[in-house]
Amino acid sequence: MESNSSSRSSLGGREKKKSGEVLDGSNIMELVGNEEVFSNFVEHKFHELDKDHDGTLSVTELHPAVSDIGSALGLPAPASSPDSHHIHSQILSEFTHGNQEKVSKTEFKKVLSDILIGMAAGFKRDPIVILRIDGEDLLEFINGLSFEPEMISIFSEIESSDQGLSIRDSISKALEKLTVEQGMPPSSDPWVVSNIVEPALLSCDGRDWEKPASQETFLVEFKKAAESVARHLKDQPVIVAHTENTFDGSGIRRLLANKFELDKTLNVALENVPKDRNGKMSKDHLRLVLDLLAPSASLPPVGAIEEMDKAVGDVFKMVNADDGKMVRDDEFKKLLTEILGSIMLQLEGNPISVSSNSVVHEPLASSSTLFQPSS
Ligand SMILES: [Ca+2]
Repeated sequence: MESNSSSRSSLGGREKKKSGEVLDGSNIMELVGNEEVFSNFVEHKFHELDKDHDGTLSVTELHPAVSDIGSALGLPAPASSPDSHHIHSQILSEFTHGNQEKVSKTEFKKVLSDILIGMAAGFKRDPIVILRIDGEDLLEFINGLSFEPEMISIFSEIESSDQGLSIRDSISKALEKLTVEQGMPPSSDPWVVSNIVEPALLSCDGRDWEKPASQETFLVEFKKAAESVARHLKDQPVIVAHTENTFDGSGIRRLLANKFELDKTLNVALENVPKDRNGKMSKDHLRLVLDLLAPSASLPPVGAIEEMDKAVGDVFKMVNADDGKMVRDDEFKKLLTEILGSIMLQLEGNPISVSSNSVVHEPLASSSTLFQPSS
C-alpha cells in the first residue's frame, strides 16, 4: 500500500511522462454532445463508408465502422477471439436491428450516437490510462533510492518460496514482480516475454547466472538485466492500457432506485431460470441470475474477483439463499432484490478495487479513425 501511494505521487510530480493519456470518455461526449460537430462527423463518416454511393450502408459497408468501434473498445480483430467476434456481431446487429440489410443515414446517426454515449459512460466509470513504457521509468527506478530496498524485499520474497534459485531464475522471477509504476510492462504477456524479456536477458553477459543467487550477486546482476530490458524497451516501447475499477455499490444503488429498470432487468434474467409445474424456481439458481444481473448492477462476473465472490457468499449465507428451496417468482425477485441491497451495503462500507494492466498490441486511440472528427 505504502509503496504504491508513494510511486503514485512521484508519478504526478514529473510532467505527464508517466501519467499517460487518459481515455475517460470526455472526448467522445464532446463529439456526440455538439450537434453541429456530430452531424458533420456522421455526414463525413457515412459518405466515407458508403462505397457504392447508394445512400445506404450495407452490412459489408458497415464492417469498417464496427471494427473501429471494436478496436476503440480495446477488442482485437473479430477473427482472433470468439469473445470479440460476439461483441462485433452485437455492434453490427445494433445497426441492422438483427435483420435489416441496409442502414439509412438517420439510423446510422442514431445508433452511432447511442453506442458512443454508452462507450463514454463506460470510460467515465472505468477510465483507461494509456501508458507508453519505453524504458525511461525503469532506468529511473533502478538508479533511484528505492531500488535497493525494494529489490531486497522482492528477493527475500522469492527466496522464501523457492530456496536456492539460480541467479538467472531469480532475475526472471523478480522481473515478473516489477510493476508498471516501476516502468516494467506486465511480463505475463507472451509478447513482452518473447520480444523484450528473453532477448534482453540473452544479450546480458550471464556466464555466472547458473550459480545460486546471494543477495549481493542478485542485486548486481539484476541491475544489469534491468538495464538491458530498458534498452530493449527503448527500441520497442510497449503500450499498456491501465484500468482501475472500484466496486463501491453505486451501480446497485442506481439500479435499485429505478423500479422500472429493476423490474425489467429482473424479468429478463428470470427467463433463463427453469420452472417446475407450479411455476416455482429453485433458489439454487439465484447465483446464476445474480451473474446475469451483474452488468446492470456494475458488478464483476462471478468468479472474476475473489474478494467480491467472498462478499457475495457472505450475503447469500445471511439471507439463507443456499437452502435450495423452491419459491414463486415474486419471492425469487424479492430475494434477489434483498441480495443486491445487502451487497450494496457491504460494498458501500468496504469498496473493492482492482486494477489491471494489459498490453495493447494495436494502439487504441490512434488506430481508431472513428474518433478523429474530420473537418
Ligand atoms: Ca451503400
